[in-house]
Amino acid sequence: MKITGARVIVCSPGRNFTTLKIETDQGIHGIGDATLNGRELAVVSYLQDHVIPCILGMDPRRIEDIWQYLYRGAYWRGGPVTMRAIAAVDVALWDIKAKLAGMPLYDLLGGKSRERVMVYGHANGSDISETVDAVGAYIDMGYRAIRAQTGIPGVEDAYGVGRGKLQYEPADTRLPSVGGWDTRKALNTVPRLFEKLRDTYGFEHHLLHDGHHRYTPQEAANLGQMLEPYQLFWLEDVTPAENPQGFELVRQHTTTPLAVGEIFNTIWQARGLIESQSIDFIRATVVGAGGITHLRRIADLAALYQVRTGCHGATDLSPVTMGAALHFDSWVPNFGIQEYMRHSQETDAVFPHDYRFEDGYLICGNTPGHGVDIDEDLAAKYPYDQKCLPVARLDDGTMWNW
Ligand code: CS2
Ligand code: MG
Repeated sequence: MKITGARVIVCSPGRNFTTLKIETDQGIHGIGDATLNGRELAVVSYLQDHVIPCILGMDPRRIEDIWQYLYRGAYWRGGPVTMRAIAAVDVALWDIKAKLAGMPLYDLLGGKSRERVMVYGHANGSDISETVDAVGAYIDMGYRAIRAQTGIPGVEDAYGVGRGKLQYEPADTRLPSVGGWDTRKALNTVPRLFEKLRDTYGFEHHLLHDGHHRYTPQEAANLGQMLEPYQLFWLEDVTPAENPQGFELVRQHTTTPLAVGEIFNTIWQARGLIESQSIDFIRATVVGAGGITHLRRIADLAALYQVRTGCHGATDLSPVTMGAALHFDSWVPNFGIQEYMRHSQETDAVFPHDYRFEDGYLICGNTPGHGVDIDEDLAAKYPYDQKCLPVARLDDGTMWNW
């Protein structure tokens, strides 16, 4: 069996997506997501100029060997561009192999460990009372787990607050817009949000919060302590992970569960955090961390330390990643939760898929492969539309982590 063709499809049905389609001499094709929000064209070039010429003619069933070829063979290992390109090839090849076997991907991975996958949605508002209402709307939709973010008085465009209360889409300007940040003000606001949420809705639902890399380890520990009475499911990216010892410090001071890893590309970035038992959930996902082949290695390492998965699932990860992630989540023994920001109707139409939302869970379909395809004619109607993620500055102009 041979790979006879591979092409990159870029489309923007409301936001940009980069998709790789691999064709074979047996008439079976596979689809992989390569979207890197705000840096899409770098991955397009990496695939078109450097990856596709190498894989033409290879046997698509040799997924492991092709993964190693692209990872070791690049010499320049890791990084978001390389690893997204490898992920796109890997997911497309698993799609092909599962179609060839006539199995849904979860069966090829070892079979289902659960019937349905618990997801969390994103509630946000410009102030605490708007966020409380948005959480109520998610509860009404049947969600069992909800991430809550609020605007912070005195902070312009705080992270996670969107134009609509049920969605937020940060990459919406051609060049980066400038948001603000003030840690003191955030530390005064975020615990009050969760106090209000528990007073209003009780303790039945799982609540999550994303610190989006903004706090120092000491500030993060302080936030974790203040949130303890509200029993969060997790506190995410509370401090930057470049320094894993920062998480050890946070861990020593709070029992609030910690999640990290949506920007990780390899097991090497996750290893120290997992082995030191500084985290509870690993957020790496198929598109970010080298596809199914590499993500399952991360999950297996995490399982040794009772760390559970919590795959990134913002709207900049296409339905192809969501489909593949749901097969992974249905199989992986140490599953925790799956992030689920709903895609727009336009996006859903471009990427026909067989997963569905029911009662706070996503249920993955059972068509052979990962169950997601691309309608290329429809995709062609939505040309690339350059958009950047914002940046953040403190009040005095200092650049901060967005
Ligand atoms: C966020 C992401 O979903 C999350 O937890 O941190 O929305 C992140 O900001 C985007 O994926 C960036 O592209
Ligand atoms: Mg996040």
